[in-house]
Amino acid sequence: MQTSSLNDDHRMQHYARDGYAFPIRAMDAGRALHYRRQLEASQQALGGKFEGRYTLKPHLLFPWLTELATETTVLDLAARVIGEDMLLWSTEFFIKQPGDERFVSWHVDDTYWNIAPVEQVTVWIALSDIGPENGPLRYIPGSHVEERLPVATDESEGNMLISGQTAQGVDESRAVDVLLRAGEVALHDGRTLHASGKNTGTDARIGIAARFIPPHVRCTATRESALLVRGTDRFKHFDHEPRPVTERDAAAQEAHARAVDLRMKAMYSSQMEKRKAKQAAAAA
Ligand SMILES: O=C(O)CCC(=O)C(=O)O
Repeated sequence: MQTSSLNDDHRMQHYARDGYAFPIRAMDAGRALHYRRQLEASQQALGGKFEGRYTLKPHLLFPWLTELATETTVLDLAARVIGEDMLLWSTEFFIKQPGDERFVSWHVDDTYWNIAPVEQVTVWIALSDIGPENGPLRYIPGSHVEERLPVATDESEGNMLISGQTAQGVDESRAVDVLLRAGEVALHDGRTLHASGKNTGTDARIGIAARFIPPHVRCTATRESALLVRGTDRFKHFDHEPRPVTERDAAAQEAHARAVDLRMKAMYSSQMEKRKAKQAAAAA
């Protein structure tokens, strides 16, 4: 598939029709490598991998990641979908080393997001070349406007999703592999079905999801925080987060811990309540 430019209008029409758009070049291979080296150094400093809370909102800890997620080309792309006033709501690492057996089950992001209206865009940034053997993202075209599939919970260890949410009855024959070169991105809507398999290739598969929302969006579960990255916030539905100054310094750790607590509460409090009610009913 041809890499398209930012101002390619037919690409945005495809986004509206399919619920995703790719491949779009956001930076050249040299710049992507520069970020990959910084990511690897940060990973090394943490013993070789990002685990647990480090996979959620890590841009609040690593200045290089805030810089990557707010590259002008990345923000210009997000602005095409949600407009010029913009909050960086989350970043997440999706890294699979060669031979990594982990996978991401079929899901839509919006299941546990608790935002209204559901106006949001994910810019999924590839920092390595991602071929069919590397466990690429896979999308189901048009699924963002289709009826929601029922969701079950897959608690197997290999599932990279914290929630383990798994959409039932996905017609995988419709799936499209998201093959990307380092420095290219894919955009997707929070209602688009997606998944990914294991990395059977010889290089790491490095993807970073940067999620943007316009300031008029509200979190319906609890008050949350986000980083204002372009324009103005006239609504103040989210507390504003600080950019990290040096990697994992005390202020960054504190801001990150607070932001992750709020995010986890917003996403999973209703799930936890349901689980508790079920346990109480079973015990009665
Ligand atoms: O990179 C992956 O395999 C999954 C990414 C994902 O679920 C997301 O960006 O929402």
